[in-house]
Amino acid sequence: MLAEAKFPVILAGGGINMGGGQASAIELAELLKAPVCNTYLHNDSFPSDHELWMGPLGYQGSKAAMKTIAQADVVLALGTRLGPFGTLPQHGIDYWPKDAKIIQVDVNHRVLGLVKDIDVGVLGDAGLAAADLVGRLRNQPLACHGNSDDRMTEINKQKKDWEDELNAWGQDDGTPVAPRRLLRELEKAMPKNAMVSTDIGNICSVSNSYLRFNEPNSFFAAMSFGNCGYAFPTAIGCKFGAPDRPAVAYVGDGAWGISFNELLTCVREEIAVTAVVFHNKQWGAEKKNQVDFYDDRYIGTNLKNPSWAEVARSFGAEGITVDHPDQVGDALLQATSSGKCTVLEIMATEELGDPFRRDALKKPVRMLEKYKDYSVT
Ligand SMILES: Cc1ncc(C[n+]2csc(CCOP(=O)(O)OP(=O)(O)O)c2C)c(N)n1
Ligand SMILES: [Mg+2]
Repeated sequence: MLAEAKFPVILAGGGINMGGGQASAIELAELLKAPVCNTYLHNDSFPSDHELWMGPLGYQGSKAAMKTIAQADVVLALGTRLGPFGTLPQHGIDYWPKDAKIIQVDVNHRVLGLVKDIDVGVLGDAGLAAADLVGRLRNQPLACHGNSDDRMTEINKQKKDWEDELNAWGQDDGTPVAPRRLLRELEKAMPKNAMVSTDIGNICSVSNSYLRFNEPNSFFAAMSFGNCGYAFPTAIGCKFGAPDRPAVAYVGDGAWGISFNELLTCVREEIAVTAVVFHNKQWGAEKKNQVDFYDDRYIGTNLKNPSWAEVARSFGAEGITVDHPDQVGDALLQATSSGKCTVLEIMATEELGDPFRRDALKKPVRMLEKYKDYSVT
C-alpha cells in the first residue's frame, strides 16, 4: 500500500517516543517524502524544524496538518490509538480521510481498529515497525516519488497559510494580554530544550497551536485523563527526570488554585520549575460552555484571585506579574534561567477559544416554562 500511495501521510503518535523510535520515523518520512502530522498532544513525536512536519491534529491543532491529512490516500499511523480528541473535526474542518487506506501500528493490540476503521493493523513497536518498513521500501519503486515536488509545494503552502493565520490572530497589543498573543510570545521565547506540561483549561488548550518541539520527550500533556491541577506536579517530575532542561508548566488560574500547594515542595526541595499562570479571572473552559449553551448564565465560573505572584513570594518562591505582551518573553526567560521555582503570572483577557466538544452539550428537552431558554421544545 505504501509503495503504491500517491499521497502518503504519516501520523506520528506518542508510541514513537515511548519506544525511542523517532530516528526511524524520520528516516521513513524522508524515504517516502511523506508529510508528518503529530497526534493530539504529542507535538514532540516529530521535530517541528523538519521540512515534513505539519503540526498536531485534533483539538486546537494545526489547520495545515488537517488540510494535509485530508488529502491522503494512505495514512500510516505509528504508535497511536487514534483517540477521538485527535480525530474529531476542528476549526470546522472534518479532516479525517474517509476514503484513505489506514495502516495502524501499535504495541497494544486492543487499540488496533478500535476507534477508526483500519485496512491493516500491525501489532508492534512504532519505531521498530518504521525501521522495518524503511528496509522493505528502500529498494522498491515508490509511486509517491513521481509527485513529491507537487506534494512539497502543497504542504509548504498549507504551513505558510497556517502561520499567517496564527500571526494575524496574535496581533492584539492590548493589556491585559490576549490569550493567542501571550501564547505566541511564550512560544517565541521558549528555550529550545524546554520540557512543557500543560493543564486542562481554555488557554492551555489553545496553546496546542503554539507548542512546537525539536526533541522527543518535551511535551507532557494530561491527555484524555483531563485533570485540572495536573501540569505543575508533572513539571516537577520532568525536572527530576532531566535536571539540566528547563521545566515549564502552563496552568489556568482556576487550576492553579488547586495545585499551587506544590510550591512548598519546590521551595523546600529546591526544585527550579516555572509555572506560567494564565490569570483570566475565570474557569474559562467551563464558562465557555455557559456562553455557548446556557445563554450567558454564569454559575461558579467567575473567579476572584489574589495576585498569584504575591502568593508565590509568600511561599518563598519567585513571583513575576506581567500584563503587557512585550513583557511576556523576557519574563519567561528570567523565570527559566533564575535557577529558582518561579511563578510567572500573566494577566490575560477573558477571551475564550472554541469549547472542548461542540457536540457534547446539546440542549436537553425540558417541559417546564422556567427552562424554556435552555432547552429544546
Ligand atoms: C480536577 C478537575 N476538576 C474539574 C475539571 C473540569 N474543568 C475542565 S477545564 C476547567 C476550567 C479551567 O479553568 P482555568 O484553569 O482557569 O483555565 P481557563 O479555562 O480559564 O484557561 C474545569 C473546571 C477538570 N477537568 N478537572
Ligand atoms: Mg482561568
